[in-house]
Amino acid sequence: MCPKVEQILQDKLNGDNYEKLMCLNNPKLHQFVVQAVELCNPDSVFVCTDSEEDIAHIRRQAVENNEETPLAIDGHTIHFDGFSDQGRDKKATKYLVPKDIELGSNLNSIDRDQGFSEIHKLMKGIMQGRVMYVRFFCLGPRNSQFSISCVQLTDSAYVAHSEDLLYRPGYQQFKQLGGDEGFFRFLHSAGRLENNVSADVANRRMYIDIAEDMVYSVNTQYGGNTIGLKKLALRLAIRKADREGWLAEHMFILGVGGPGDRVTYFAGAFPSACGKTSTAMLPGETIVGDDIAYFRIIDNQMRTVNVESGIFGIIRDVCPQDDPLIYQVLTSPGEAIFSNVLIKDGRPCWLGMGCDLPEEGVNHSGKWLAGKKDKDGNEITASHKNARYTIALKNLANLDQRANDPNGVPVGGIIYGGRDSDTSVPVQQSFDWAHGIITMGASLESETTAATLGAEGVRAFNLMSNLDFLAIPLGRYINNNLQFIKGLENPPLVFAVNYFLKDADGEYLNGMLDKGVWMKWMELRAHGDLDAIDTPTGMIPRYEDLNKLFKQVLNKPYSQEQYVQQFTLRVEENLKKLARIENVYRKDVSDAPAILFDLLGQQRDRLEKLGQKHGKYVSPLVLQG
Ligand code: OXD
Ligand code: MN
Repeated sequence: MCPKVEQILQDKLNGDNYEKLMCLNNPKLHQFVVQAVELCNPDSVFVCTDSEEDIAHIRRQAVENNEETPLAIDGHTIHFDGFSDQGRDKKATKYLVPKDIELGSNLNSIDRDQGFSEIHKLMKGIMQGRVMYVRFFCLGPRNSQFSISCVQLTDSAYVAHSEDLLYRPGYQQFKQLGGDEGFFRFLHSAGRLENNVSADVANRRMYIDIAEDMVYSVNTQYGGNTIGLKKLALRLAIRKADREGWLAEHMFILGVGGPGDRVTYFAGAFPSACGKTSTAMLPGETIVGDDIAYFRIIDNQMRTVNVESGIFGIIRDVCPQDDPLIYQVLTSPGEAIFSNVLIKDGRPCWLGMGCDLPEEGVNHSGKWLAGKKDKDGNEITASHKNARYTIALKNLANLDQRANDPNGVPVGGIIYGGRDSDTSVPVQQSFDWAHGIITMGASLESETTAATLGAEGVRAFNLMSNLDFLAIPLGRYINNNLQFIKGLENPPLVFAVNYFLKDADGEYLNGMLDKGVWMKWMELRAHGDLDAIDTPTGMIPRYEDLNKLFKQVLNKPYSQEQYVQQFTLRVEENLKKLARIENVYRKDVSDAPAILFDLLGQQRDRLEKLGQKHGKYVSPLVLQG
């Protein structure tokens, strides 16, 4: 190591921190730390190993720095993000793109040199007076072909603490890496703070350097913008997967029990705040993961792992009736970080928690009284609609036994779902893999939610619910998905679900727990145990099967009238959706594969033919024949 580098490290890494870093014999890692120190100028650097002592230090620091405050229940803390720092900022998240790379106009990017100079200006000396925390993690199970080593540098103990709950420890793995350079790097600073929140959010930036597998995040605290290993790493992983021939997806993984001891695994892609976590936490089933999955073909099987080991979940409408398992965890002792909920007498309160909310307390706006308005005159809700909780999966009784299997779990089915009030039926199966990938995954639309900044409730195209995180051209990504199962004897089935279908009066047609029935139907379909009805958009359940399953799973009656209302094919709405999707691909996606237009065209023909014969709304009883 050159004397200057050595000197910088010795100056800033006091106590045993220097030793802890040097134990990892990796020049690229040392250089990363040195460059970050030179750029951000922290007062000192704390290197966190996998030891309980180091991790406890981070936890304490989060409280001492006033980033988190302990709550009444043992192990619970509250963290607030700034008033305008409550969701992923898509506009300020950009790829740094070298001149010779073309990502396509759908991806938000900036010339690499220009982006660098901007970020360097913003980060210059930004950690003065603070500690820089160095943390090591592993994406995916350790010691596995899925594993990706990561190092996070941050001046936020809250970010470092959150990652501890959300990811598998990686210091030991870094030891095994030796001088290997294949790891992801993340550098974050919350920037100047006022009342403990990022003050310069107007200069919030999340820049992803695709050439170097590295991410910069600055002037923000909200987890979706700062926890490097979450969606920022997903973007890097999508590029790595593209290079190496596997898939990185925005998907939960759930084990669903079938007859006897059978467990079938499903992976599902829904946009943020569309029921992904509550599906992964379905009572009676087992969770592997709730947000990000990697897929590989191993021994002629499609297999998947949870990239994470915790949940950064939305805490809205989480109540004992609809989400009993999550509710139980959030109201019992154990490590949990709440963010942007209302706090009253040391207790977290959130929208839709199943009881009356207090009229006052403290929330992301400071002291809060019911009726409080923001500067534009809009009412400030008691807790933010995108308020969150962060917990480790290991504390859950419903954690699947194979959640950390280095070879992952076999995939029985893939599910796509969105927030769709008027078009798709609650559950259907595609005719085959390509039909599912194109008409369900690549045609996914969803109404926008509070998980991202901007207007809510606007219907938006969201390719496989991964659009926000794509880091390669869209057509190329679709092709990778189409090709992925090539040669497999038994590729997984593909399904689409819609939990948000409404009637003409705007009332939801399904209860929150009905998804448990759809899951059991899919499980039985994955083993060929049930027949289904062919429709122009896919295969739907028969009434008699659902009637039995509603009784068995929810002990609820299910009338034929409900079935007809929910599964009536909305021909015109489906045709309109096809037209919208086709338009997106013709107008905005220059590398869309030809098969996409073929399959959309065939679906349109089938719908038109059916419409001519039976009208705009076709009952499933008519389709059953
Ligand atoms: C998330 C998101 O937090 O997708 O999972 O926004
Ligand atoms: Mn997500």
